[in-house]
Amino acid sequence: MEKRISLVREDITKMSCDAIVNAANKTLLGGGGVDGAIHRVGGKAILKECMEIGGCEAGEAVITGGGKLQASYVIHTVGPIWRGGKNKESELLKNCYLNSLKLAVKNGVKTLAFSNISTGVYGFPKRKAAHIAISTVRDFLSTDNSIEKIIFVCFDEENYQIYKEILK
Ligand code: AR6
Repeated sequence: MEKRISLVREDITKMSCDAIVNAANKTLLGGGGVDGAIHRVGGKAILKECMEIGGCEAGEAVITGGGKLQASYVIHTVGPIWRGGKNKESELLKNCYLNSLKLAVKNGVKTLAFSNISTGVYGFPKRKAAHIAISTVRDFLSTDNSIEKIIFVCFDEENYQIYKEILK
């Protein structure tokens, strides 16, 4: 495993790193899954900032403070909804990881935790999503020296096993 990449099976709201990456939707107003958990634990300050930002397109990312979370920031990225694979889903998912990484660097984030974007309600096949996530992060780290640690945070056992296998 690349020295700066690690893997945990955890609730991302418990992570104490500089920033965590949320799998949001275009409205940025919260929802279920990891998004719901982050807003629930992080509190109203995050929602207020999201409302001021006003929304986000698929593949893009925005940043807010971490509210009551241990993390200083939340990077909200909007994953693609899986519609069979011929609607730029892979390209958009790659952009989610890339734009989150760029935003992290811009904000001086050294330690960053990613959730498994699009692999819940949005239905992106988990193995395919994991390959995109890992290769995008690896490529990025090969040209970046500022990020010290990337943690892939899996919540479900299936994603955890897939990541473990690809990262070994
Ligand atoms: N910590 C880490 N990962 C989690 C947690 C948690 N607390 N809870 C769930 N996951 P999803 P999406 C994992 O559905 O597919 C929301 O309603 C989960 O196991 O949260 O991108 C938004 O508002 C899964 O692997 O996000 C959007 O409307 C992963 O998070 C929509 O869902 C992503 O599942 C976005 O769908």
